[in-house]
Amino acid sequence: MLGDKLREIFDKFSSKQFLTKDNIAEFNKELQRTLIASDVDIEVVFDLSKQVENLASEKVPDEISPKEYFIKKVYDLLAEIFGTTAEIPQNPKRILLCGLYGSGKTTSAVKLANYYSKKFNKKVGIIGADIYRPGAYEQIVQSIKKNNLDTISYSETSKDIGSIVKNGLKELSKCDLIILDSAGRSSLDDELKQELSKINNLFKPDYSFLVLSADIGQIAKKEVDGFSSILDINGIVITKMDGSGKGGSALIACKKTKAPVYFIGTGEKLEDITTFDPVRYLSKIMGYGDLQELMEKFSDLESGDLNLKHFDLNDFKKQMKTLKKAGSFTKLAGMLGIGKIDKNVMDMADDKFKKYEHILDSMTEYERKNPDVLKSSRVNRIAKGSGTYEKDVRDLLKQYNMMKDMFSNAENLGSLSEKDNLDPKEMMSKLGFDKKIMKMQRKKMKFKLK
Ligand SMILES: Nc1nc2c(ncn2[C@@H]2O[C@H](COP(=O)(O)OP(=O)(O)OP(=O)(O)O)[C@@H](O)[C@H]2O)c(=O)[nH]1
Ligand SMILES: [Mg+2]
Repeated sequence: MLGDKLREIFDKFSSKQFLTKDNIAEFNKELQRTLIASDVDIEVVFDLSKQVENLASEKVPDEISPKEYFIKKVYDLLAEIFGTTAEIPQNPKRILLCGLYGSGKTTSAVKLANYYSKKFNKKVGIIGADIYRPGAYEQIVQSIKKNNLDTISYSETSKDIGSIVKNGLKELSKCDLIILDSAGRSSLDDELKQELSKINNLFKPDYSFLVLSADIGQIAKKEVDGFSSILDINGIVITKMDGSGKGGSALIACKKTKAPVYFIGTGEKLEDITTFDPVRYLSKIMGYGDLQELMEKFSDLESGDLNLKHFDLNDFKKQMKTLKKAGSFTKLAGMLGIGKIDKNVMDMADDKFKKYEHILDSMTEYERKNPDVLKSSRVNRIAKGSGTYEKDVRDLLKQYNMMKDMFSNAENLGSLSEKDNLDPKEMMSKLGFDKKIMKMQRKKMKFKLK
């Protein structure tokens, strides 16, 4: 598999004592070979090689060794060729799913219904518009029933696709989101083209997702282009990422189209669907342990990129680290109007930071990215794993929420590095704190430091 091979060459490279031109050239050659053997488009491979070659002449920041710098940069380049993280549409009204035979349309229709219902609290309806395969609609009905979903569905035994779409829209008009599952074909022939055009005209989807099976590899690009000649394909779902060695090349091929890969299917079950994030994907297939630490080192260096709109526990962790430096902490205390802090308080705060670090390290990446899932059983596990009490974990979550609230008012704020130079009062007013809230905040902070 691509991930294993990549890890092998990264490991081999890591074991080298120094970063030399020869080492880089050897690494680059092996990287090329691995990617080509995994069905990655040759042009993409050569392009990447050029960029890797150029890394040799980049200036390395003092805080990091040249070898670490090189590995991290190659990793970034790799993640980039896999695609970019696209923001998932949160309020789609009508999603049309299309694709060839067996690509996973029907399975994905139900998975997506469940995803939108759970994640965004949407009432979802599915129109079964496969008029050819007997049992196609029954597959939807059974899956909804088996999984106890509150999704509703509509289809007809009539073979009139126009009537199914029109009546489906009427019957499901109370739904926030309607997903249409279309019929597959072995190829994009004229019949399918006509049928999809007709559906498109009547259904008027705001999103048309092409469902691709990972095993088509780099042909993915051709398929997206083909379907795009009939429909405005503005999203891609790649299924069967669990079973194919060609998933990587399918992803890379999609990068060359204008449609983002929103979701990947990783199994047959309802919950086997995830949003696509290239870095997470790469970490997962490579399972590259040391990389985590390396990434953290970099995130410290690059903490200016803090995402204030989606402030998660990873950002909180970064903030903790920044605050740990006494200078910044005093500054924050000043900003919150606490004034001078004596040494005891600082020591206590330090202990707390250490505790928090252990707690954050005991969470999974998924939990740090989605703090909302941290309910009691997870809190219990994390407390045990970090050698702390549940109360400590809850305290941390409270602190996190407080900071998140603070940052949610920070739309006009610049990057974190700029923030360091801000006058506390100016910062508070930029954060949108009026006097009353500042007073409350001060109280909370005092309380927390006790
Ligand atoms: N392992 C795995 N299997 C999947 C995934 N998605 C779908 N499948 C399986 O692939 C097969 C085909 O899936 P369907 O959802 O019926 O595909 P379809 O595109 O609706 O097929 P047609 O309607 O016949 O064109 C089924 O056996 C699914 O269980 C996935 O992400 N991983
Ligand atoms: Mg189907």
